[in-house]
Amino acid sequence: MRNKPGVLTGALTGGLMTAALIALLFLGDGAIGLPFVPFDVFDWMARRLPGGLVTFGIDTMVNLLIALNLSVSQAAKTAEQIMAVGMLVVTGTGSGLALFAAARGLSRRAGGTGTGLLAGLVLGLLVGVPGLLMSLNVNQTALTGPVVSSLWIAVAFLAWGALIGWSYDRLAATPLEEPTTASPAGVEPAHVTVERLGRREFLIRMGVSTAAVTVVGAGLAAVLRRREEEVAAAPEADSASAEQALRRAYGSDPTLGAAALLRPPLNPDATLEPAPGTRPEYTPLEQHYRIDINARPPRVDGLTWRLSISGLVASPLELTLADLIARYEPVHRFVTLSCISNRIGGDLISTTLWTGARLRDVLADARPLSAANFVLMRSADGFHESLSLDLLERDDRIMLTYHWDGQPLPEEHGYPLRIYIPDRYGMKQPKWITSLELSANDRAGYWVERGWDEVARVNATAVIDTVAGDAAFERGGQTYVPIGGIAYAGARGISKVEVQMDGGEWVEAELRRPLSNTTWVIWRIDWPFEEGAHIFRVRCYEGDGTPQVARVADVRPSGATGYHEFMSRLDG
Ligand SMILES: Nc1nc2c(c(=O)[nH]1)N[C@H]1C(S)=C(S)[C@@H](COP(=O)(O)O)O[C@H]1N2
Ligand SMILES: [Mo]
Repeated sequence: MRNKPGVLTGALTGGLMTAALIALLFLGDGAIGLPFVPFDVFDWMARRLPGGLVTFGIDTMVNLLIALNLSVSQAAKTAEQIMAVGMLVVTGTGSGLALFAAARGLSRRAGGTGTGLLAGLVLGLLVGVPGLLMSLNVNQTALTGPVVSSLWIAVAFLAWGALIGWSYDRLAATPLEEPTTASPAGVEPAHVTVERLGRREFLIRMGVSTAAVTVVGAGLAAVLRRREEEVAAAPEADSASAEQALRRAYGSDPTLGAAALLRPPLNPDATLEPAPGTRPEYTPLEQHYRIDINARPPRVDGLTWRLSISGLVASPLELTLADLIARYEPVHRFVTLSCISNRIGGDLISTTLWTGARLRDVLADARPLSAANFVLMRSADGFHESLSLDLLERDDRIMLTYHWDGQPLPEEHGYPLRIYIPDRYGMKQPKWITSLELSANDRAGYWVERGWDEVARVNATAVIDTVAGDAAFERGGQTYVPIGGIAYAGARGISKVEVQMDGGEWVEAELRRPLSNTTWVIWRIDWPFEEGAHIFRVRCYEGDGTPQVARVADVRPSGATGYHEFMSRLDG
């Protein structure tokens, strides 16, 4: 007579309840900084799954973004966040399906016996407990303590499971048809008829309620979050007050040097005009690429933050941000940073002005013991890397960086402190640094443990940004098309760039004087116009004449190599 609710209804129920759950978690996060479990689970997986698998996942995502014609550097984090939420939706939908299947099997007697509710509580535990543990393990963004956070997650997931289970019971106890159409006995009292909605009616009401919770919760959270961003502008506020305090105390202003360097024109001695369409020589701060293992940057309070320097040192140190800014001579340097995952011609490479204290100066105050060989660097997000004291000995440009673009580091770029190591890919240069430990022995870095190159020295690369057919011009009866782009070889400089069309001769391009010897170099060549579709290629030579590696290599494990190609159709 009464069919038990089917598994597809279970999937629907699970999906709807999960949407509402996500909205509530989002609201808790936006309102009082409770943990947002989907991001934590994603971050946990990014850390714990095998490196090869994670790389495969990132590769697939990047391929998809490129296929969709989206900027990888701008869209990757959003894509990750969507995946994180999507994972919970899929889990929730599957959970609903599984619960209905299980409850159908379990309930001997037909009707609302509470089997569903019980199964729902079990489901809440099965999904909630791992979520809770992962969140406790990796969360760096919650403002609430572990007890409150745990209670919140436990209650949210138990309620979620219970509601799915309760829905099963309700559906199981409900006639398939609307009660008004056929009540076999015809004697059911009116109030029961009202309570016992038809299945369809129940599902509609559930859909409407969950949709309402989802929309209102998510909307409210979004509003709260925007307001928080506007009011706080947190890192700047923290750091600005730290700097004010310190300026009062020491009368120094480390941003002054940066302000002078950033006064336009930025690169006054450069004479070569970039070809129209070449990327900006200096990356606008908000367009600097961002890569890290966090769905959201870890929250670090700049006023209570300390850099701890310990291990094999005679004088362990605990430095405040103000100490770092005031006690050590500030150094300013234009730097191009590239991710080892940047593909040939990719956009995971950017340039800005870095300001900080020489690591050598800071370490000197801790007085490293002679047994020390390495600096083990640890970060607020669990990321870690190491730096050999040999390298530090050879390169005094290695810098504990607290400013970018003359301002405190943006949250997502490592506030309050990151390191600069010339000639290395980003993976060797931790953001959100919390401690430096001097050690006799090395420890493999976060990405090194996951199969990436131990040294991660930047490969020389050259990129064509533009073949500017629109900007073609005439000189001496010949039409020329400006072609331009960048070349970069870490801290080794660029001595020559060459361009080739359709496999012909390599022709030398002109180089623009770079912002510094640790940034990319903008090049340009005015190419004699030839109508038709062409393939242009570019290659560069390092400062000492070493040619760029021509062999095509994928990004993993040591960074991409090979020449960049650019297809262009030129019309008369
Ligand atoms: N703490 C921490 N530091 C980190 C990372 C990270 O995930 N966590 N990612 C590294 C990688 S792989 C790169 S490419 C650079 C990127 O720096 P950016 O996001 O400021 O451009 O940060 C590096 N430092
Ligand atoms: Mo990276």
